[in-house]
Amino acid sequence: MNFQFIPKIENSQFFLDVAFKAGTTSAERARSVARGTRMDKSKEIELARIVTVKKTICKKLDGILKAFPSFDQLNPFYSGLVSCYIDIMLAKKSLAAIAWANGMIERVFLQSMSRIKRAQELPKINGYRRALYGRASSLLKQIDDKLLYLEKVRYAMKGFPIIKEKYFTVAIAGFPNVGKTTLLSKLSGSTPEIKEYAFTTKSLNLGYMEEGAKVQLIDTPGTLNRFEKMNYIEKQAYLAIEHCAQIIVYVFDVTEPYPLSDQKKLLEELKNFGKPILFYLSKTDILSKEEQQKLEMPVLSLENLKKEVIEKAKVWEKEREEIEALAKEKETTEEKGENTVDEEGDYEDY
Ligand SMILES: Nc1nc2c(ncn2[C@@H]2O[C@H](COP(=O)(O)OP(=O)(O)OP(=O)(O)O)[C@@H](O)[C@H]2O)c(=O)[nH]1
Ligand SMILES: [Mg+2]
Repeated sequence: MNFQFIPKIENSQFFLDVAFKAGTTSAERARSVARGTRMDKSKEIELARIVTVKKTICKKLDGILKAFPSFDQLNPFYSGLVSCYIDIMLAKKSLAAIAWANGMIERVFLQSMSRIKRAQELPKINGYRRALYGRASSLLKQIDDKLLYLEKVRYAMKGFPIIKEKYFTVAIAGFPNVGKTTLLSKLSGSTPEIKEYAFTTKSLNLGYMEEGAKVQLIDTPGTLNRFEKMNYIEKQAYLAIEHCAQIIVYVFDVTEPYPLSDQKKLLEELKNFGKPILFYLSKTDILSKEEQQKLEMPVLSLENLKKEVIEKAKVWEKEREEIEALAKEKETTEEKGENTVDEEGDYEDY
């Protein structure tokens, strides 16, 4: 899913300025071609003006309504991510308010149109047009706070990672500062931000490997072993592990920016996701053999980790292809109107 293209949500004054300007252009165009009495001309000009104003505003509001995904239909990963940053109820209410304003503007426009058509006196025509401008402005001003909130929502969603669902996905997990991002860059060749202090990674970093299989690596923010009071940064890591990853690479660091016993406890918690876990020991370049053995667990070297990930990705890709082929076969059978009934009309036994 890709939320990068939701257009910027402007405030009500911006919409009004654009609409009124477009209205003036339409009115001038109508003035140059209008025929008949002064009354006919005036009606023609003002109708052209308000049609454009209404169309411009409603098109903008419609655009906002269409640009946002349905919050109820997001997949669990994005839905979880959205709730880390956004008050979903408020976002839904804001969209509902936009839809309401859109409908109201349509209604007041129709009223004004019919009044202008029926007007008997010249000054009344301008009066009705001004009244419409006033009502449209006040309706839009009423949703200004909603527009402002939706702009915040858009801005947050724009930063969401674009997860490729067709890629075998690996979540790199572990305590803060253990070397997860460094591992991502070693595996994928990408250059994300790496700093000496903990909690450098505030959102999900993505990297890719395409050697023999397509692999998507998600470098998750460092998490502490505190499931009850996770902050929104840590929650993202869990969402990626739970909903996106096929396997987890757990990074240990025996230089202990955090105690090894805590790192092992976190690993035990991650096992609850029921996903295969590969172990990697970081910073071996600055550790003696004895120091490395402090972990008392078998770990994979960078090279073997890479090989293991690619092997697992190949198996997963093959399974995926088989499942897709099965689905296609079923689709073709259904299209041809075939079923599993044999010639005698009985269903075959399986
Ligand atoms: N010598 C050495 N330093 C490393 C290695 N891996 C990471 N570091 C250093 O450890 C620090 C933290 O590395 P990161 O890769 O940012 O760690 P992280 O787990 O992503 O940290 P958070 O994003 O804060 O959770 C940085 O100063 C790195 O340069 C390694 O293999 N060898
Ligand atoms: Mg990091």
